[in-house]
Amino acid sequence: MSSPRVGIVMGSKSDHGTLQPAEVMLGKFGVSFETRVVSAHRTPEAMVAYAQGAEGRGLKVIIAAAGGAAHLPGMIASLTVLPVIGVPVLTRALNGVDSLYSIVQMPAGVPVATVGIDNGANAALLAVRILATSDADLTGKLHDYFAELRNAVDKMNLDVSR
Ligand code: RP5
Repeated sequence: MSSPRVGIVMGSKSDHGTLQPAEVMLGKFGVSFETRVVSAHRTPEAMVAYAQGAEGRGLKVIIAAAGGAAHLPGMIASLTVLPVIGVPVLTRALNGVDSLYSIVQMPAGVPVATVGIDNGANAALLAVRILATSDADLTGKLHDYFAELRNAVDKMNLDVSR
């Protein structure tokens, strides 16, 4: 098993459904990853240790999902120079808008690349694009993926055109 290039973290096990599409997408591209529950509020020391150790362990990108008072992506971005992709989790009380606003409104100097509410797949694709800047094999796979998207739309046109 190769060492993970992408770290997937979430504030609670209840966020895992949001990140399963990210795991599937990374698997499709053959990108190694690890998945952990690391809560900014319930296990802050573990969050600090994870973020501060990530670069040294060879991780290149971190995908962090959280819901509600979603501080995990921003706190991790404040503790590591690795790119952090935040995934706002859909919440019952406020439909994930709370998560989105919490993750996207980072102060200048500490960016988090934020994808749409519950869009784990896009988080993985953005991670793949970041890795592909220094990986020709992944770049080729992204071109193949574009062809897949085009073919899917071509099929939609066959289905709707009359
Ligand atoms: C956040 O609180 C987590 O990211 C999760 O989305 C939310 C609820 O957590 P649980 O009460 O389901 O453990 O920290």
